[in-house]
Amino acid sequence: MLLLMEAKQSNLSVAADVTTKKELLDLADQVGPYICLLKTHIDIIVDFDQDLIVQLQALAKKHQFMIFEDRKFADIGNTVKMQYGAGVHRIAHWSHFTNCHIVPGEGIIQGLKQVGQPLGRGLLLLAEMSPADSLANNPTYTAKNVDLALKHSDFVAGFIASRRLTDDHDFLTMTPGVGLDVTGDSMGQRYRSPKQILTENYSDIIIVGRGIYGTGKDPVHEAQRYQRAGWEAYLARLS
Ligand code: 5FU
Repeated sequence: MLLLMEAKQSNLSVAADVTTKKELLDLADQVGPYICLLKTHIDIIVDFDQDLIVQLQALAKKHQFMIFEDRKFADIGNTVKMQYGAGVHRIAHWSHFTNCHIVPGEGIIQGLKQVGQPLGRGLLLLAEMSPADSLANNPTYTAKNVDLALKHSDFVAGFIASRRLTDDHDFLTMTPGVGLDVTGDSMGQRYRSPKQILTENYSDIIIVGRGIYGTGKDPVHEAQRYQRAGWEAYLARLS
């Protein structure tokens, strides 16, 4: 991921929250040159089929981006193993990254690891969430995520968090809730700027959804704008 970010000068991930196969493929093709990571919610696609995965993988190769299925697993180890590796979506077979809550305890990581590690996948722990009132934004809970990440650093690749949480290992920090124009939505989402997230809080990757393809927006223009803003803020942090 770090090599890809450097090569493309991008630490932008687009949250592709669209509901049809065509919309997802069109968006991935449009923003592909400007992103390092495409984030999906594959269960919102109404006409999902395996051909979507084949075409998504072809676009990932064409534009050189990785894929992150934002599945937010939250069950016991034995159940998430099946949800991750099997079912309709077979997430482990195509998604480089996925994520989970640690609410069920360490077993969720153990279960996902059994499936994902042999495939070379990486897990992100949801150590914080973007809405201000999220129960995940509790210092004890967030610290427990860091402890478990360190214990399973052979599979945990990083965190979803608003800021860098530890220097003890080379984890990636990915941050959703990013906006250059607005500060939130009507359901608790909070937006901060790339500068706040990357330069001031030492995150690595910004995750942007509606800021790029919301009503009246040109996704290519906005992806270029967020790529620039993200990369400048990242370089400012490194210097
Ligand atoms: F873990 C999280 C979180 O804390 N906040 C989020 O917003 C994930 N997200 C995802 O990022 C959410 O599910 C959307 O897919 C995306 C943000 O989209 P937006 O349109 O930029 O608000």
